[in-house]
Amino acid sequence: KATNGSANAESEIPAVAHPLSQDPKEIASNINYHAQYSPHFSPFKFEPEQAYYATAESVRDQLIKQWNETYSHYHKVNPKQTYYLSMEYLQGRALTNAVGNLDLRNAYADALKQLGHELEDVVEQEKDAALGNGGLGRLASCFLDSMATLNLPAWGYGLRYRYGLFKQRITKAGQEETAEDWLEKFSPWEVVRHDVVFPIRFFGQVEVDPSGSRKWVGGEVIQALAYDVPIPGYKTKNTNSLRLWEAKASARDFDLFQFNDGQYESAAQLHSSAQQICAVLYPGDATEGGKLLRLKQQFFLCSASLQDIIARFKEREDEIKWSEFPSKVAVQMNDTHPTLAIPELMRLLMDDEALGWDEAWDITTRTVAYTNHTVLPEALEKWSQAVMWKLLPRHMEIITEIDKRFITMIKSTRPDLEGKLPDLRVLDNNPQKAVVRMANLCVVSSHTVNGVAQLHSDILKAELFSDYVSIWPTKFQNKTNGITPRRWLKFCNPELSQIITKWLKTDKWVTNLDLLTNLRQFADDADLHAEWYSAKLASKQRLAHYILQVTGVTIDPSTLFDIQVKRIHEYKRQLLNILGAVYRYKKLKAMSPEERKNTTPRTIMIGGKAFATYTNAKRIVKLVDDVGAVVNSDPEVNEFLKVIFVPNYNVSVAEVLIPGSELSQHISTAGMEASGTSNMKFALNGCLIIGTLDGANVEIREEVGEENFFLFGATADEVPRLRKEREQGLFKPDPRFEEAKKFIRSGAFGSYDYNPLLESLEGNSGYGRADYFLVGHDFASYMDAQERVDEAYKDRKRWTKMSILSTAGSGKFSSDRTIAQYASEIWKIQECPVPSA
Ligand code: NBG
Repeated sequence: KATNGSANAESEIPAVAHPLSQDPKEIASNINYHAQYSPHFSPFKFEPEQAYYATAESVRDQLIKQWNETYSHYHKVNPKQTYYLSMEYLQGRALTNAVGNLDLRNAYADALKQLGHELEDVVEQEKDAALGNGGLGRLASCFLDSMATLNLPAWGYGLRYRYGLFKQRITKAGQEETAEDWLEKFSPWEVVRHDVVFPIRFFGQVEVDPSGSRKWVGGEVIQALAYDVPIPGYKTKNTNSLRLWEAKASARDFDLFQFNDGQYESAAQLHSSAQQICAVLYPGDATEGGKLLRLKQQFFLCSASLQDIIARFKEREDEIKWSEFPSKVAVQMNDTHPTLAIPELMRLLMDDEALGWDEAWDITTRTVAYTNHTVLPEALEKWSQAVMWKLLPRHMEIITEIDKRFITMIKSTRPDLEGKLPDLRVLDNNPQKAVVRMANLCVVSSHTVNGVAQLHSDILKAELFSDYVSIWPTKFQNKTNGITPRRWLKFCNPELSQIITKWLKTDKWVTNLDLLTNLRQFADDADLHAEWYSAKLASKQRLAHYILQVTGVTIDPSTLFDIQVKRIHEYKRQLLNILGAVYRYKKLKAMSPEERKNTTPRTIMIGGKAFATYTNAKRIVKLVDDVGAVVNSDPEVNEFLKVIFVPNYNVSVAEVLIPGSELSQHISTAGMEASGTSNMKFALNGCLIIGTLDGANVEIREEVGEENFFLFGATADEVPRLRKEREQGLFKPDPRFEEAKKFIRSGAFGSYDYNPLLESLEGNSGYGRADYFLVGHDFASYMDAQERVDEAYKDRKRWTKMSILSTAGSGKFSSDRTIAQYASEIWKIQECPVPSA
């Protein structure tokens, strides 16, 4: 019988002396020990790579002690715990974060010096754990950091993908994807729990026994095996877990007879089926097979996690009272990907634990909560009912029953909404494409639904979920996203952090980010200005060095560093950015050398990955790179303008880019970016934002002050009218917009066919309407805002003051604040600090 790996009194391991101290000498000897006695390489080799693995193992020794203590403390206290279910985590590198949170950075740096290495070089050896794709995954990772730092009893659950988000290479053809092999050697940060294994069933059928109870049987059964990653809090003993499931078939499933008979593939059929589940994040879903695989992944995560949660609940209760379950367990579904947690919890309670529908429903709905991260229709998941009946027949019975009961409830309590039932129901029974609407299932079943920034939550309530709001007025909340100030300021920008600590006369801002407001009183101080400026310059130099390394292009740290990094998507409007750059280039070309000297020299950097099958996004990547190739090698202007496509954007690249940024672009069509979180990271690092009134930009502007934010563009409530006018041919383009497009069409940037991209701004955008994202409409005000940027940058004093005020106004965007709100307003959990020995 599977357990979830907690110790019971009889079988406890006797305590051993912990080998570590904070003394660099002892640390060095521990690193040395690992290099010799936990070997992964040929003996006598101790280059940065070997040093990295040995150091990571030494740090892990430090973590394991407090990690185990955390587990046993939670086990003893048995508090209510949060379980964060997410298909994505963008953990990035762990070493800097771990030694930083343990407050052992200097000790490890010293120790490595004694062994002939620099910590800076050693940390560069680590591969990013990129088990996510963008903001949603990085948010989950920031949340884990805050939960541990706030001493909250919480676990993250995810999948252990063999290959993370693809590696991006830029070639003459544009973006190329290759598999990102983060486990190529191994990850020193994960611990396999061989005793934590759960069976996960797929396909099969429902059997009814004479008593009428239903059971799901047959089909294929794959094992879920737990890998735990330690999540240390900042300067606290609490070390939580990120439990990643790996899919495995067992030896029993290997047909030795078939194998010896030469039928190699069918002999190991279940093994290969298991391997597919955790092979990659977001396998292409254009084919039926791809869709089925994604659904399998989602169910695999939900079923393994819930079995684990239930096992833990049972272990910790002397006498099982199921009605107590919601006072011990809070399950948070990160977007709709883990929606199957709902029918799976219902199934486990009813079929395995023999509870009735009403009791199971009451428990489930008091346990689960749902965060919505997007209003884009194509991102709201819908699964084919036919596929679901095949893969998860028992769950489809349960979903059908949830749908039926919802209809009954509406008919009896809200007859006024009957006409809207076709849209509100969980099932969409359209005979052409009968689907399950996952977002509807989440809203109907969750006790709380939240958006991720105020504007986004307002839009959810007013539009997407407005009828549900009238049914359950108190179910909907806002939880504005946040970022961890440890990774995103303290560790990635040590120069600026030291200045902040010096001027605030405390480093308490690291866990109480609101203290940054105290910087406001020094916003005009000439000494602070000098220090601030030189810290920024140091980060810009580091960034310039990095760009030279990865692109071969030299950029000048005295120019304005202007950055837009995020997934490439039409709604995020990298196209607006590059069209602006093209216009700037054209204008520079037309100027006399004297006139050019009066402009503000800029380095525009754009980075991000385009989903492999998203053609227009890939065209945008190609356009940026082509514009860069021409501009950067044009001796007439390249002193005043450079355009760089930053390849393979990921967490550790962000850690170099963000500290070195002065302006960053968050320019989505208003109403479409749910929150954005890189905007918060940039603002925190003293970077000014040019942006629309979208997502969390709205709140950032409120906090930093409108005079410190370059605003442009239509507002969310103007967008529908503008789209209509655009369709009716009422839109009059700005001449600058026309000029930029014409310049690209002239072949100035090469012969690649950009017409489809440019036509999306004119003819049919593929969304059924011309320029759906209103690049044309917003172009004029965007260019005007860019002129204001150029002017402001000419006045160093003014710019530095704006930069200081930007950092000073970023306190609200700590994920500690966000998580504290989730804990008290949604999860109802309390801190559970591990006592110091
Ligand atoms: C993304 C939004 C971002 C938001 C992050 C985190 C999805 C589905 N949504 O605006 O696009 O910041 O979620 O909430 O990835």
